[in-house]
Amino acid sequence: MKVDVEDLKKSFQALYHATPLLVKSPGRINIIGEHTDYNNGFVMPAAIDKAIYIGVSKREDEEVHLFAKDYGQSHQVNLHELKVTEKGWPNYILGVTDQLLKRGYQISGFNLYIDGDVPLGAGLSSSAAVECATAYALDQLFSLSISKLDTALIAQKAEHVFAGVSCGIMDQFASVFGKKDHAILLDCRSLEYHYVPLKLDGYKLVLLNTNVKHSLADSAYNERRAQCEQGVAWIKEQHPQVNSLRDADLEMLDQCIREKDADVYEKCKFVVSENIRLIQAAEYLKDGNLAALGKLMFETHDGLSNKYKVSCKELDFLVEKVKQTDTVLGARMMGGGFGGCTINIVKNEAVDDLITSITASYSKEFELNLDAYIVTTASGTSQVV
Ligand code: GAF
Repeated sequence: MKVDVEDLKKSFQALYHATPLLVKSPGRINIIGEHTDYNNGFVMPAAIDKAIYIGVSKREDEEVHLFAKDYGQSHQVNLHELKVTEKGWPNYILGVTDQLLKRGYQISGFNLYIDGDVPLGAGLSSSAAVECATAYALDQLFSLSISKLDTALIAQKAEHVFAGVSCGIMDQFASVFGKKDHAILLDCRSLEYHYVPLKLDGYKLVLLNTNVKHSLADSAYNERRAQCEQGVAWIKEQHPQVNSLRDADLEMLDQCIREKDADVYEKCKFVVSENIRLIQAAEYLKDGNLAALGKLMFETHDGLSNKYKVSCKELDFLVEKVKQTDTVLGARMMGGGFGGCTINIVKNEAVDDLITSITASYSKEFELNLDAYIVTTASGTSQVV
């Protein structure tokens, strides 16, 4: 449900007896380039019109008081005794606060209220949006003058330390740097980027939410990252100039990994191929060739499912179903995997019928509800006035 800003302000006032400084930070989609960010490769995300809203006010003491509307829960802790909590949701906020302190930023106690319409656990980076919104809200509240890039880096580090996921930079970067009607072509090695117009004439972006998040998601993510690093270590024995899979080519994989470990080889091959696909996809998007872009998206899904092995039966089912139509140009699972959403490029006139029919077949197959979101792109983290 859309966030009612006036309602949020009233709830904040009632809870903390203060007027909030209010910011929002969007969730993201990713057109193509999956599991490439932590391999120093390329990604092509975009911020979407679903965001996390955070209200903050200063306190007279050194306490941090949090409230999450979605959970109907509060959490309180001393600013100098921050630690990971089993409640889950406060960790993203506490992790950012911890990073600010570690980097020497001058902050004191604060109240924080969180609301939002980014579906949780759907692979749309609600956690990155919380982190970026927190970093920006505290930056504004305490006049810290943090750059946009540092906001994203602080948010990423918070995820590593307080959520225990060794994520790349894509999600936080997209949330901070998003631009309406554009995707971001980001080089995760240099952090140079440019905006690519997302011209979808006659088509819409439709996300299909499996409503599952399999429990191995976080551990498998860290495992994949470790396998990629192992692959790089083997390549480096013969090619010392290679520091990440971004620097490797398919020949090097054949030469240095294939014989050693078939599984690591397949994973690395996916990453190297995905970078090649992304460069090609950016060209297609520039030329308005959505059909060719869509084909690459299907290829990416195939690789994520069969080589990188981060899909699941629910995601595969959705991609297979839309492949059989002639109204969906491309589709694939998105984000870390093991659940969450697929992203689909769907012909305008076909959107309603597609959602109706696939919702019915999905619930028949899995006895689960499917949620569908027609999304548009949006700008990045900002203050709400
Ligand atoms: C998750 C991570 F947070 C990103 O950094 C990225 O690796 C993505 O999975 C896979 O492309 O969203």
